[in-house]
Amino acid sequence: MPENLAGPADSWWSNAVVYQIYPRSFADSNADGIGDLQGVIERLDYLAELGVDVLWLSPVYPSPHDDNGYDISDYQDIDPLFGTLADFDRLLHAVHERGMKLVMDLVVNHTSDEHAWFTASRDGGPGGDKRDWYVWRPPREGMEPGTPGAEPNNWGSFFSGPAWTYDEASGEYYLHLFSRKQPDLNWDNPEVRQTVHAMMRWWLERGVDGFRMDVINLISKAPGLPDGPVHEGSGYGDGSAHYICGPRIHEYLAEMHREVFDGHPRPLLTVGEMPGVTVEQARRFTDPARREVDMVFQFEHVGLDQGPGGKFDVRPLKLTDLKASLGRWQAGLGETGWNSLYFSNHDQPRVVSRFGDDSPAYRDRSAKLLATVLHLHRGTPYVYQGEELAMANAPFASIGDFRDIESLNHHRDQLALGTGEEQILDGLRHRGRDNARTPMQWDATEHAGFTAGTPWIAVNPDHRRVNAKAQLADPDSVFHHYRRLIELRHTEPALTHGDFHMLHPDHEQLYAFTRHDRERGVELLVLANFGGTDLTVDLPDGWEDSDTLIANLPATSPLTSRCTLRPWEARVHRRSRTAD
Ligand code: TEU
Ligand code: CA
Repeated sequence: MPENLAGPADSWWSNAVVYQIYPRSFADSNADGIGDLQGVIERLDYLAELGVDVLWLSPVYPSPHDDNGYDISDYQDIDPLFGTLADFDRLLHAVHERGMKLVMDLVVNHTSDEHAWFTASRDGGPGGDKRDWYVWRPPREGMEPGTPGAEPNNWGSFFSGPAWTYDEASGEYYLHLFSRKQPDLNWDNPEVRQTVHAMMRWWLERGVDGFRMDVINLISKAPGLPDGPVHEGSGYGDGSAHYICGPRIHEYLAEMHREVFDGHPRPLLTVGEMPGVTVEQARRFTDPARREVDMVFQFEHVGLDQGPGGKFDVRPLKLTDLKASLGRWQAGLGETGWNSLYFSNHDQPRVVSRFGDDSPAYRDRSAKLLATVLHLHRGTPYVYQGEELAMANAPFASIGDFRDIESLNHHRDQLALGTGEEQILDGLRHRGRDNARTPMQWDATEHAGFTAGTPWIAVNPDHRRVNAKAQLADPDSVFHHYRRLIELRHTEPALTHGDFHMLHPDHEQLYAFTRHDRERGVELLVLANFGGTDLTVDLPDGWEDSDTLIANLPATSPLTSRCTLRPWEARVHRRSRTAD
């Protein structure tokens, strides 16, 4: 990043749109039921037609797949399930040939327990060469090692159960914030950091264009690893205050920037996934002058429909909460920082089912509305595979239909606590990550054109109606609406440069805001009716007869100072505005 940069809005990625590929579920080229790199290569023209600038590839490294590849056993190779390094090079070349860039998933808070670093750390015992590469601690004093409560502290893991696993051979526990097969690396060890930096440089030399950094704000743990307040439901402590944006996080990210990215000749993109990050912290992480990361994924807006019982405790979203949250992030990052804009990824339920209306009457319209609202915010929009088709949550009938370790562990532990099967399934159907992981729906044939074999997780039966082939042929489809929004990112500078002003923040059905690009004298007005009934709104002055930039329904009449929005209608208007 040049020193003289005016602000993040002047970076190359400020008008880029990123598309996330979850390779396991994208396209299978060899009929083993699992998506692969050759499958991605064969679908690149589809992505080029959509018009996205950057592809983010979820992990494709060798892995035992305890967490679908987010448990890596070798950072410098490709899992045979997905192909070879030669396939990867062909993919990268084909992506670049089409004018797109490729960003890798960097999962370095933890490795797999089958990574050679971890087996050496474990088997070398205390005092061994690599012991300090991971977080090993003796049992709690006075407790019988290996029994409940003997863990070094009370932290629970993200995937149920304690964050510690006992190693009988050495009499110590290792820390894992996620599954027991995902031991946390010890970032306080300089050798660990240097080795990770060297690995990142190796990928950049291969030609990749940046990294999406998995839970990167969890890498610095508070010294002493103190207990956290006990959570009633699980009985475990919430240790997040001691590992979310821990004491050395800024130091580690600045060092990584220096060691890996500074002076790199090609334009790169870095995005840090940061659960629990606050607006103030995110502004520091993304301030270009601090040279840490370009942007972050924050989680506030995807936690608003969650009850006190945790992520599977579902409650309806209040639109006023969503507006307050996203509006605060728009204002908070301001001119200094930069937002990542997303509703969907491989960890979240499908947005049309979650925040829209996936019934046949409003599915397409509400999906277009959600896309319009998101893409008109300030920041870099992310599209998750299938979102551009309005893919919806899956009709999981029983626990046997789920594959995700988080869902399976939750189900097991809740059953043991006496929660009823239907209640557990209800939470999983609404929130389970497998909703996002059913195969990409390419066409109406069996298994949706994803595989000629048996898919690793069932295809959503709605693929007969909802698929890429049908939508490519229909100029009015959700796909083409996304294509137009992405094109607008490239052609209308106000999307990148305009400031953000929320209108009617207390309205429970209307999402409305303006984007004013003072430099170019352009202002945009976004109006979105989040509901299945007509909505009459009074507009601010001066928007009568303004141009329509994009909409999800054909206009019936020019805009007037009082206008009626039809169910799930979204429209964007544009006018000149020089003076203030
Ligand atoms: O996710 C981290 C994260 O905090 C969550 O989205 C998490 O999946 C969820 O909240 C659990 O309730 C990242 C990856 O995106 C996810 O797929 C991995 O499972 C996780 O890290 C561990 O690598
Ligand atoms: Ca395959």
